[in-house]
Amino acid sequence: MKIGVLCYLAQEEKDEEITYNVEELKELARNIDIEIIDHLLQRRRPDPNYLLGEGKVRELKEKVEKENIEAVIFNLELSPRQILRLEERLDKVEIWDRTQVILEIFRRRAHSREGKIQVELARLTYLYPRMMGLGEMLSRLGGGIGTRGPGETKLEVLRRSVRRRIYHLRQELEEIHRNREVLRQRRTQNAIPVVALVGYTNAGKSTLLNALSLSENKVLAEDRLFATLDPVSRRVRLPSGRQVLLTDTVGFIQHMPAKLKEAFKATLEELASADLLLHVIDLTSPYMERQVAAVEDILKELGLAHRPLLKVYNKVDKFTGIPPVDGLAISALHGINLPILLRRLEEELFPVKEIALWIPFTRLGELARVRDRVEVVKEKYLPQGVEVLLRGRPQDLKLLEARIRGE
Ligand SMILES: Nc1nc2c(ncn2[C@@H]2O[C@H](COP(=O)(O)OP(=O)(O)OP(=O)(O)O)[C@@H](O)[C@H]2O)c(=O)[nH]1
Ligand SMILES: [Mg+2]
Repeated sequence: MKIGVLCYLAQEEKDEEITYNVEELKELARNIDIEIIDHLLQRRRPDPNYLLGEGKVRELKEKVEKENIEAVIFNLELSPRQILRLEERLDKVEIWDRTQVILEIFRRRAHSREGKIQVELARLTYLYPRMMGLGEMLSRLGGGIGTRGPGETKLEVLRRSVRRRIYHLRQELEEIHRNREVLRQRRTQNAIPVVALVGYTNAGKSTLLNALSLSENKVLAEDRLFATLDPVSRRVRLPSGRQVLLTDTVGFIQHMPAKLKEAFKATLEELASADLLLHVIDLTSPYMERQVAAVEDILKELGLAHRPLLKVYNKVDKFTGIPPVDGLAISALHGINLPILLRRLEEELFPVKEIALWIPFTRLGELARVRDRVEVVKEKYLPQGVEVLLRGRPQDLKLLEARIRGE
């Protein structure tokens, strides 16, 4: 672990919000092995040179020297000029901003081809405009006004190669998504309902996926931010025996860096094809409401605000108060209330409609075809066929009726 200091520039936010942001930034830093031991708070307007005012820069420098600080992290995005200036003043200290920290966490967590491309794309698109700024500055330092500095031509070459790489990555990503779209369409034809887990990072989405899944092939769930980057799906069996597909994707965070959102857009947009969203909330977080609001904001941005959604308040095993009543309190880790959750999922996905139907033996195969979706409540064998009482989604029952009539 490196030792770090946090520089927080408050703009309009209230004290409570600052406390949360500072705590969260410390946690983010820990995820890239920087232990924040102290923080500076500045409430004035950001300074163009250092972001911090001169007084704070001096205070920071003193602290850095006295306490052997190895890294300084800013809550706001730094311009290249600010980074250079700060590096000059605080030599041998790593300078980070929040966006870079999050990008670095993502870089460390990316495993799949797609994840890696998305992260690299986010990093390069974040870097690219910054390189422009850098070029301008180098030429100003190197060559006087109006002339080309020595730094600039090299930078132009570098910039061009970054541009090419960005183009290439975008192409590759599109290809991956085209393939996935094909798979998704095939799945839609099979009509297995899809439930998508959404929620703040570290809320327990992957733990819930593991707890509910039929598969022994467990996904990674651990106490760190953005443990999951790659979307995964697992089959889950509902109480009636019907199956659904449960999907887990990247967790959300407030003030998600814009470039990262852009790079993960396609992954996030897949949430739109889910039949139901399952919003997993960490009941034990002192900042639960803020986290819920952040998730709801992102869902709104993605145009998913009005999709069917079920809230679950997770980690109830560690909670002593009274959980909110607009969702189900569960513990993914200890299996508390999971049978109830499965029943709720069933009710949501398969609003119960019952119909009585007479099926000739010759058409019984049609019933078998929808057995994973339609439940047989009662059956009575007659000489020519079976009289059944069926329960299922209205659309599945209608389809079955039509098929039995031979349509
Ligand atoms: N006490 C308790 N801990 C839980 C529960 N569910 C999950 N956790 C813990 O919370 C931490 C995060 O769990 P994950 O399942 O990785 O969370 P996630 O939402 O998938 O997080 P990201 O992938 O980072 O977005 C892990 O240390 C889990 O063991 C629970 O019901 N009770
Ligand atoms: Mg996860």
